[in-house]
Amino acid sequence: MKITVLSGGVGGARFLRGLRHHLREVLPDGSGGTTAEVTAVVNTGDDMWLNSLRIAPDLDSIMYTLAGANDEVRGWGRIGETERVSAELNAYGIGWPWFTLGDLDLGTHITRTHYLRTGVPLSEATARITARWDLGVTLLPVTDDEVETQVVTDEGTMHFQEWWTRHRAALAARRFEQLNVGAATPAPGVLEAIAHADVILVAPSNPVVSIGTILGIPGIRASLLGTSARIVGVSPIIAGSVVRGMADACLTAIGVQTSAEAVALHYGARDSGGLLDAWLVDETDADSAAALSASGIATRAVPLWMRDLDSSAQVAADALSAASLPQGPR
Ligand code: FO1
Repeated sequence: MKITVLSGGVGGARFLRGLRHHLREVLPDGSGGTTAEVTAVVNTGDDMWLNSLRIAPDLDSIMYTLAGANDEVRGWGRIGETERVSAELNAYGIGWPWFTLGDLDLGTHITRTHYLRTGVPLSEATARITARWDLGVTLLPVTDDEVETQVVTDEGTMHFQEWWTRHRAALAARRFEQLNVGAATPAPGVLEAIAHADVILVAPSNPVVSIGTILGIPGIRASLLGTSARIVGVSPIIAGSVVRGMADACLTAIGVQTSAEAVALHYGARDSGGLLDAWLVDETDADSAAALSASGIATRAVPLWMRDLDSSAQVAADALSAASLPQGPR
């Protein structure tokens, strides 16, 4: 069984960990793994050059989480991290004092930068870096091209990471732009992962700057419309609030209400040219299921809080079973 997951960072990482756990239980390979093949197509719009190092937050959040090396409390970076080098960088006055590069994390950035500087594309660099850990999931950047997210605000245009970590998304975003997106192409393996999937899952990631960036890469939307796989999304909004992060600030910027229903309608029903065949909302949003199903997005209300591995695995199980929901009215 081939499963392809469109994913951003923290929410997507937890979802992928739950999916892997569920598949190891229902499709065991006899040695603790799963016979299912899971490929994550990962957002790279958060990526940036800092101190001449290439930072790839969403790829790293997923890698560290699946490796069991992530800082569960902080939500990003490595567990047991130290910041001695970061203090030195600050003392020398380089970099961003509001964006901490931990000592262990720097190991990843230096390795990635080494590969990139020697002509290795991001997708191959990611394959080499993730090979160190037994992730059980293939991570693919959505593109090898640099498509950094810029945020246009009344105080000026800045990299997404400055808006997100320095300003905590408090500056009203007028719009988001992806640098060079028109010239970008899907990374090797991405279109195949979409075309050959049995099921495609849209993780509960930021619908604008994570899933939106993935969808904005030329060729991706067409391949999603054309695949025979059913496409099931998981709402990142529960009872009108973001689960974590600041997706509400992003949704407001594009004129979308912060609700499970509004996000589904924003993604659109695949049979009317949108993304989704099916959608999971939390039980507190069950009242939106009928209208969404009538619009062609077969919707099911289930518990969506991913508090631990078992609840994350149950969300993944519900997403997979939603793939076999009867198609909404054509
Ligand atoms: N987030 C913060 O709020 N503060 C930081 O100092 C910070 C550093 C950082 C370093 C590497 C990395 O991969 C992620 C980091 N993040 C930090 C999180 C990052 O902003 C998020 O993971 C996503 O890019 C936003 O979804």
